[in-house]
Amino acid sequence: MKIGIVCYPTFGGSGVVATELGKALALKGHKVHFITYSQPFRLDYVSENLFYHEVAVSDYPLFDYQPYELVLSSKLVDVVKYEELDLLHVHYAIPHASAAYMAKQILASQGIHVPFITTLHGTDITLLGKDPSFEPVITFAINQSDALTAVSESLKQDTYKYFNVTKEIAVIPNFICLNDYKVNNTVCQKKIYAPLGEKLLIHVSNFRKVKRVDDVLRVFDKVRQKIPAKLILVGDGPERSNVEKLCRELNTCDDIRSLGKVTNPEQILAIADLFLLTSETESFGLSALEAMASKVPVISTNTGGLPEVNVNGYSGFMSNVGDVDDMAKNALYILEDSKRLEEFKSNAYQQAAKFDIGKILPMYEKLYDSVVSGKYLVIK
Ligand code: GMT
Repeated sequence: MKIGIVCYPTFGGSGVVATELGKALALKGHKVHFITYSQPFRLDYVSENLFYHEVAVSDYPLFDYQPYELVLSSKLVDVVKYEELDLLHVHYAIPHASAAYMAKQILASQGIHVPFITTLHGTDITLLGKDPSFEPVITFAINQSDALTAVSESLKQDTYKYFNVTKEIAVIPNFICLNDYKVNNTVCQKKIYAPLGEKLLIHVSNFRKVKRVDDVLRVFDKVRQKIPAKLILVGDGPERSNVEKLCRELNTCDDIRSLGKVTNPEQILAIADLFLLTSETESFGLSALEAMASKVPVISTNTGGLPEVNVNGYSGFMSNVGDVDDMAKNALYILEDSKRLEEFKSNAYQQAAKFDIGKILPMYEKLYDSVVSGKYLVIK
């Protein structure tokens, strides 16, 4: 099959999922065309089945805001037509679903039929999409999609709650490629960050308000008061300077290392003992799954789709949003007993294995087949 994938190429779970999906489809012999405004950062290998088309938005002085969505629609028309794509799969509704709809209509006027699938990832629904400045367009574009998927049951329910959606939403969970997480040489690397054998906690995110990174610092501070521990922060975003301020206030800076954006998080996750994810809302929590695939148990909030990923008391623990005392208590429970830590590590890995690409890819392929053959049942 010839598939066009649209996603955000920058750091972020939706772009990671879209890129890894495209790579896996290419390995299975499908021709995969990425249509994005820059090369997706995980699109890091060459394959005869992988193609990249840049959406280049030129800077015209009349525009205070460049019309990216129109340029994307035009590019989709061009690529579908000349590469004879069977299907478009857009990740993150804003503005990809409406751009795909526009392209589909233009192509239809030229006698070309191309269906499009929209995968909802989280903030396109729970934060941005329901905002009145987006809602009417998003509702329309979602309903016009030939098929809809959500990355968790929780996101599916949120979509029905916030939007007047008339279509069935298929839940296809996010995934990891378990083979990518078999990293060696961890003992040596761990000494760099925990020279005295301290326990190593880690947080990976885009440092937006919704991640409540302040809570990560507060949980770490409580843990550090009881046992020798270090914290690694991976990622970057608008809250980064506030986080630095708080670490000075808490006097924890000496025990915290900020690594910024990291392309291959599995290298650093491999040396960690515990992952912290304190988000206000999280429709799936791909970073938690990546940690678990690295045998790192997860202390998280119990919001959104996280209970579908992290199993309380097995792969880690979950607490209410903002309950840093409970999170610190659970972190210590895991870290203070080395036998228990090993058990949680092994459980985390077993839980992650349920989301291996080998299990999830066939779900997407089945959906593609049914949409392309026109047999997909769309009405709720
Ligand atoms: O957190 C964001 O706003 C980024 C967004 C993205 O584009 O990566 O994350 C969402 O999609 C991820 C991939 O499906 C999910 O794992 C995240 O849980 C989801 N973020 C939120 O719901 C806050």
